[in-house]
Amino acid sequence: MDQLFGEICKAYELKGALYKWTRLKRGHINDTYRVDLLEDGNEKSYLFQKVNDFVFKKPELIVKNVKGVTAHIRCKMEAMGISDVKRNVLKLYETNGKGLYYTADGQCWRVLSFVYNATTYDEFDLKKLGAIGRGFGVFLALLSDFPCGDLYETIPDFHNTPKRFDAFFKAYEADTEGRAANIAEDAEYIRSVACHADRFNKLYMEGKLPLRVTHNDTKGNNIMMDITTDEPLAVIDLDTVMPGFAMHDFGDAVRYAANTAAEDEKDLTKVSLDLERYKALADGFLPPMMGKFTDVEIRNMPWGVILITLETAVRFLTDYLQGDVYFKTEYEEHNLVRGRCQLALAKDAMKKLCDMEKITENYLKI
Ligand code: GN1
Ligand code: MG
Repeated sequence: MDQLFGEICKAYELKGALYKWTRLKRGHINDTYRVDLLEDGNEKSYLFQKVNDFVFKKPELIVKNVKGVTAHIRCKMEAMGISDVKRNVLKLYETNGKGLYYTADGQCWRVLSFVYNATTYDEFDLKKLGAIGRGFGVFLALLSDFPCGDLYETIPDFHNTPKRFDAFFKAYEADTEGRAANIAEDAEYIRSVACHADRFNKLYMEGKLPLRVTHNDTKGNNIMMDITTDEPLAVIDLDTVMPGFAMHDFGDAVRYAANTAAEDEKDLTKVSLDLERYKALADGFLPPMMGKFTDVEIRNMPWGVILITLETAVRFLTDYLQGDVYFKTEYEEHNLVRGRCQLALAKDAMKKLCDMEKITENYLKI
């Protein structure tokens, strides 16, 4: 690694000598490292990230999207007089006018700014939930006037839920790894809820829902938080920023952070959707969106929770059926465990649809 990181430092003309690096446990897709350089006794840190080119077939499209949206956010924050813009929006470094660096053996790397005195969390108290919600809500609001059509689809049909269901059923039929029999009951349940999968596409086709600039991966650990104040800082992991539905972003934030258990909890009795946490997230997320997003979008937020949770379950189980080729796994049945956990959460969210709707409608009255 030392040699490779030295090569990347040189390519990006980063000042100082490579001093130390640590691999960060972040995300199921890319590999991320904190790299520290030393110049005249001063330490400066960067994020080096190896882009997963199995998942992102055209990494250069990510660069175009990220440059566009970060410039838009930066410009707005400067106009609003926000003092510490650097900590509130990521910077993508360039080498020879390009955002990516390819090694001789074809690995794709990029360098991003490091946010000091900040961290990400995987577990959240109510205060942190509010902060996370606000961070994402403000992000969507700031991008609400960014032209959707200027963005590329870095992963086509990423949150096209009916297509994700179809892909699951195909993988189930094909059963290339001989694993389908293990999930017969899960597949039956998925079949029973498949009728809901095209809810948003239908509303969109009827002209009742707009496409927005969305993040598409709003897990609570995709936002940097100030260590001292717990205030939300830069939203990170911008690879999947592209046109989408606002409800998916809200829903994914709830899916991850309002679950009473981890995303990959094996004991399904521990898995449930905590309505108090839902409310704390909504309290942060929805107010910045008011006036910019439609009533139909706000009313459909609870459905966003259900659909993104079902979709995530289906994606994990599809990967399980296909031999774990997409998500990084830590053990043999990891995707199966994740998929079942998400199904359990979706079931609970469906039971609590009316409760979620009641909480959500209050924001329309303000
Ligand atoms: C992946 O890499 P990470 O953890 O940020 C995935 C998301 C899933 C998530 C589930 C590009 O995100 O869509 O919701 O895992 N990202 C991609 O934890 O597929
Ligand atoms: Mg991600």
